[in-house]
Amino acid sequence: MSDFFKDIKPLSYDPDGSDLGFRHYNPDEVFMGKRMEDHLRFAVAYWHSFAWPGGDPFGGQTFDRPWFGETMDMARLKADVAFEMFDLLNAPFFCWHDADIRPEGDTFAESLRNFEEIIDYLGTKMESSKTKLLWGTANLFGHRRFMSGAATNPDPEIFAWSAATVKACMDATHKLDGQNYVLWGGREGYETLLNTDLKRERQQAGRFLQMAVEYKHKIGFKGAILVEPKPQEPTKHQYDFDVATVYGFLKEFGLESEVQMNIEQGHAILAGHSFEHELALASSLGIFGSIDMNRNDYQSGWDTDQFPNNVPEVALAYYEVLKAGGFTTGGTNFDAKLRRQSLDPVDLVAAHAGAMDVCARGFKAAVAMLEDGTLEAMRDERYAGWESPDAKAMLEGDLASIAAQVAKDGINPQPRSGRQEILENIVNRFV
Ligand code: XLS
Ligand code: NI
Ligand code: NI
Repeated sequence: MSDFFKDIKPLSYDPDGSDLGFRHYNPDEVFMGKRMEDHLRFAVAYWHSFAWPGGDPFGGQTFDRPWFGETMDMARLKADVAFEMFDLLNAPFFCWHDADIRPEGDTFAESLRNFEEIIDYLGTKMESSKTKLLWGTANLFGHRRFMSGAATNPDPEIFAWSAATVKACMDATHKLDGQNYVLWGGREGYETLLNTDLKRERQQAGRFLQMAVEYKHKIGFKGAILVEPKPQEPTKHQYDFDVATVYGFLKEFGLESEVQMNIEQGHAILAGHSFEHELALASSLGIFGSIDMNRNDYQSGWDTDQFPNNVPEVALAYYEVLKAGGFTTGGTNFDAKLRRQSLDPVDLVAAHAGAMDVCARGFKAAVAMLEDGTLEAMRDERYAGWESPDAKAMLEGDLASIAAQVAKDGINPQPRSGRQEILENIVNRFV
């Protein structure tokens, strides 16, 4: 036991009780035949909570954590503290990048040794904790070797290093019984077209993803492979821009039934969409997988990775998640960091507790909207015309046969109201 969290007690559902308890998140409450914990599947992100020093573009480290330092002892202490927090929060899942959990070595072999040792350490910790691995991923963006890309790098040596790293991370995720493996291509994009061969880089990225899928089958990993779209940042343009772009890419490389989406709220906004747009689109394409539940500041215009605090927005997101059938291997990962002035251990716990409560409130509203059924009934009614045999037959016909029918019927079709305000009023009864 470290004494990092000192006298902070484990959190429980306590609707009108202590400051840190959950007001709305009640893991055992059943909705639509399933416990709330099993619907929401919360995960803590190792990187923001335990590896991020609190810097911004104008200043460095603000957090003073006893485990900051590139040694194995520090990495083990970090894991101890992480699992203490998972226990305090009763968190069902966590997520990591290789670079979050192990010190970087001088060689690939040394980094790998460090990594494998820490994976075994995490495995031991998981044996005495309820917290499971939602996903593992490789950090192919932080180190300077990745500055010109990982899979899309102009230098084949970096492609090779990246492939070897993904292999190690997939092995480790499999070993810890992770539910998914994520690929986020932070450096898979460009800074200037003047030095970039788009066609070549696209081919490299496609082959790289195929290799990851092939390796998953080779080792018998049963989890899902997830790609996390983002339009830009750190690169000026990132290739996996949004769900629609990634779908086209998957189709091109024959991966659309092998790969699903990990959709992040803040990335959706950066791409000029809403979160619910990305969720609904992924669902309609059959590639919905998991979510990163972290928002941007709407004034800042970049990926500020803040904990969710807007119940109506979260409600619309979970409405789409529920309509997609809910999570299977996926979950709600808080890819969110504290503000750099939030120095204290209690800030870390309170941030997660508040986020879990915001999600619980949004989720309950989403369930109520779905069970009420008015929204879905109104949508169905809008398309009811397509249920008629004539309408269905029209899609089997051709332009000439349709034109003949229009001439014969002599009907002058009238537009109908889309009822947007009424629908929005209905949502507001629930949130
Ligand atoms: C960065 C991404 C990253 C991924 C995992 O914007 O959200 O944190 O979730 O590499
Ligand atoms: Ni992000
Ligand atoms: Ni993310």
